[in-house]
Amino acid sequence: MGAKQYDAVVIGAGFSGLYMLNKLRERGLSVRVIEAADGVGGVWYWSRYPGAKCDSDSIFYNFTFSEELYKKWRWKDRYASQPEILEYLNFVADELELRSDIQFKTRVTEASFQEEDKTWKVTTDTNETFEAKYLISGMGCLSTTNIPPFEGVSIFQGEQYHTGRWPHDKVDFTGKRVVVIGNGSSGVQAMPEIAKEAKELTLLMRTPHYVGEARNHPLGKEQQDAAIANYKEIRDAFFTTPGGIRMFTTGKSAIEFSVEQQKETLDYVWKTGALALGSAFPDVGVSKETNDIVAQYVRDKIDEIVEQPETAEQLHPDYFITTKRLIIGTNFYEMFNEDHVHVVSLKDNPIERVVENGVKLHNETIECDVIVYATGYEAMTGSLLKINLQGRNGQTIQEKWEEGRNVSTYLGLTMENFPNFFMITGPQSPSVLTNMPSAIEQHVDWIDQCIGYVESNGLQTIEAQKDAELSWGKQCDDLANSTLFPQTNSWYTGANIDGTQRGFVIYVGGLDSYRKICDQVAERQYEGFTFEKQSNQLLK
Ligand code: NA7
Repeated sequence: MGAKQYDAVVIGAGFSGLYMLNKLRERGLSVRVIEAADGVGGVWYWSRYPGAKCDSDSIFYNFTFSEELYKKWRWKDRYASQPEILEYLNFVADELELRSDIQFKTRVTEASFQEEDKTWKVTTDTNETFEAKYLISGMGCLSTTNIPPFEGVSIFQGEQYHTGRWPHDKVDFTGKRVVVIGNGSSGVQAMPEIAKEAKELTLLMRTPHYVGEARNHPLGKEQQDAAIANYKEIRDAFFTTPGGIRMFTTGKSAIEFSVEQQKETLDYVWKTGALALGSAFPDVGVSKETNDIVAQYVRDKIDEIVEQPETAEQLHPDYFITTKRLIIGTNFYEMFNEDHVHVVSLKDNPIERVVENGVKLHNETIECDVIVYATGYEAMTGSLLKINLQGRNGQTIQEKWEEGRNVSTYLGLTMENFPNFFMITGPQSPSVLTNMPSAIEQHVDWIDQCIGYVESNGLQTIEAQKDAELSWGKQCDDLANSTLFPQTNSWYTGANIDGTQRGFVIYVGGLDSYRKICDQVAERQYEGFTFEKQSNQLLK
């Protein structure tokens, strides 16, 4: 069977892929979106674990590029649950009539740049081949699940689930002994729900994390109406704020306030929604003093909430707050006051293996009927490294990035040796520190305009220059090194997975600054890029 020809192939039908498809179609290009699942949604298709929610305020967790589309949707809760977000993305696909250009149940296995005709050849697990001038990854930066290679997983006699690949049917925990490994956002959201049914629930905890009170609540009609009326302000936040979202802030360092004022501010945050622990004092990620004040506040809260002092002590985090993604939860610390909920620290008692009837730790075996792996993702680079992506001269992305240890991009959007290839929410972009739809709209708009430039100038390829890539990497590193972020091992640095320690691969300067940089590159006729004309003539 011959290759199917398109102007662009987009991988993934989550937020990124859907908007990219819409944009390129409006530009008049033929587009094929290739999606492994049998529906749209991306990570929200797969992450169906109990309690799964988004931690951005729902009214910001949507597209804003179309006022009409924005105003047709009403969120039910302050923090949207997974089923509601999936419903939203299905609504978007229907409203924009996107489905006819999406091929479901198909996984991209390989993509290589063909020097002869300057096209990308894309191969799938359905043995189909596609050829396209442009290849765009909408695979997401938190989508390839991390299942640690514990020995014995296959001999466990009970049920096992990963939060990021949850079954479609409800899992019944009634009367069961459940072990949860991992207490990131997924574990923290899932555990209080599992605790409602389980006979015993044990968290196996490698690192205690800071968990703020989410304060989720249904949105009344008045709040929904206000969100719709405030469309312009909400869209404005996508453009003018570091996180692409409006958050409570005093705008000042904690040290500018008296101890009483600091406490008053943090009490306010705790009562109204503790994601703002990361924004109340904007220097929290930079100043050790501010960081310590906010971190200590959470430790004190843990002591207030958790009745058993030894358990409270075990749950005390000690890294710089916000240098791992801040977690918000509901009844997380409260849950440990119930007799059937336990926490076991893995610090001096690590997991040795999974056994037939449970999990064997160094000092004890925790018997259980169900193991829930809430162990996160091969963040930032995982999905790209999973496919056999080959640029010019057969260079693979694995070679280019040294298996993920030496990530190198220009603007987090493009790479040298990978012409006409673009990444949405790629490493060295600010996306994971922002409200994702804000970053996704910015990335997609920029890529679309860049493709428009290539097309309207009769060009064949656009490719990042090596120097531009090196200087972008340096800019990202310098910014990160001026903050507290690199001092903590986290999935921001790849340290959540054994053997993949890699340096900090996020632009920490904020979405607003990043947008200005990207716009300036475009205004300067795509500074830092090389082009080829139809005749293979090098232009810059
Ligand atoms: P996270 O935030 O990466 O959390 C994963 C958790 O699993 C975390 O507590 C890890 O401990 C733990 N983990 C990972 N590997 C192991 C091993 N080998 N042994 C024990 N424990 C382990 O993933 P989530 O799914 O919760 O959230 C991901 C993002 O999705 C989240 O930030 C939101 O943006 C949405 P660690 O802290 O690394 O010591």
